[in-house]
Amino acid sequence: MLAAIEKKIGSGKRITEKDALALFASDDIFTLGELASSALRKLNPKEFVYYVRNFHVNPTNICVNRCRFCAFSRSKGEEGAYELTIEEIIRKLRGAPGFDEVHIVGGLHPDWPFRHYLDLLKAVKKEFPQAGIKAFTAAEVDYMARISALPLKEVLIALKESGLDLMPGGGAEIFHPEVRNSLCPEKLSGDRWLAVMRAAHKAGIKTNATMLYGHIENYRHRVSHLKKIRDLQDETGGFLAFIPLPYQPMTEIGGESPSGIEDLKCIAASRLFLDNIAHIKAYWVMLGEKLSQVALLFGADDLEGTVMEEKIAHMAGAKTKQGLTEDELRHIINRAEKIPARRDSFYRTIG
Ligand code: V47
Repeated sequence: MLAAIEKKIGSGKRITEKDALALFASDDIFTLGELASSALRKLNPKEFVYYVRNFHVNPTNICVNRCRFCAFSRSKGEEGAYELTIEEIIRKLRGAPGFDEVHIVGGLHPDWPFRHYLDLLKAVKKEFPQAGIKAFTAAEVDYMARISALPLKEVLIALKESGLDLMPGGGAEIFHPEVRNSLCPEKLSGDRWLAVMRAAHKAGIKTNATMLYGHIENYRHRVSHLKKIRDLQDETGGFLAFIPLPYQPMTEIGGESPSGIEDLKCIAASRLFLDNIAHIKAYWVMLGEKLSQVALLFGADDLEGTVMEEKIAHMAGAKTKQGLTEDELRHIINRAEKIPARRDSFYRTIG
């Protein structure tokens, strides 16, 4: 079966959903790695591995939703609930080592007005004009539209005018209702996630996309998720990177993380199916440093960043460090015999 897919890819044809299912079902991970690496070489002939010096900030873990895979969120007043003021966030960033990007995502706070998010962006941009701001998942932007009673387009334009440069890909989980209704019934639907991203792309805001895998979904659900992302990318071209997020299991759902083999398959299948998205990120925080190196032989060309203060994965059991220095990240890439390339939020190389 892989031979037929190999032939198809070799002749420059796009693979189908049926082919993607066969990739996930295959145990021949060596061929998967070779196919994905050669697909990557066509997109990234210099074979750079990108990273960004960034800082992850989560303004609050108070959230009106209770997604069953999320160990980060709390209800208001619950033990462990927190909310940072804008001044506290600025102080935190002032104390951080040099960064080229700030990544901001948090819970859907029951009391914060839309203006609060705009004020946060303005304050960060004013203090750190050199840094790109990658902020707010589609779930948060949808929530802002609901609390402000404004159309999505207006919300997005206001965010952009306040300093938003691009949006992260979180909140996508698995779009298929068979999974989503059980995993996160209160969260925005898969179609709404896609509608928010379409509106962002049309408003000139680039975004990423993710898929949270390895919990209760099957390969069919993964492929249907990837197809919706590929279709939207054909329409808008607005996705910069795709990030498969391996499930971290210290949550209400429990279970185990996907195996390293599943992780590599997911990276390779994503690289091969999403022929229209330039970058696949191996998110070292969730994959681990060593498997992230191997993922660079399976089609990934970006390790995300220094991150510095990761909470979402760690509260769900991730055993990695909460952040890496730039030297450590470069070392990981060098040891995988690849060329590290420091980038900005838009994949322009720096230095
Ligand atoms: O939205 C939550 C996921 C996301 C768990 O776009 C979990 O550049 C695994 O989206 N196991 C946040 N995943 C992380 C994220 C991200 C990270 C780095 C870079 C970018 C980018 C995006 O993590 C959430 C959710 O989809 N998540 N809980 C869990 N237990």
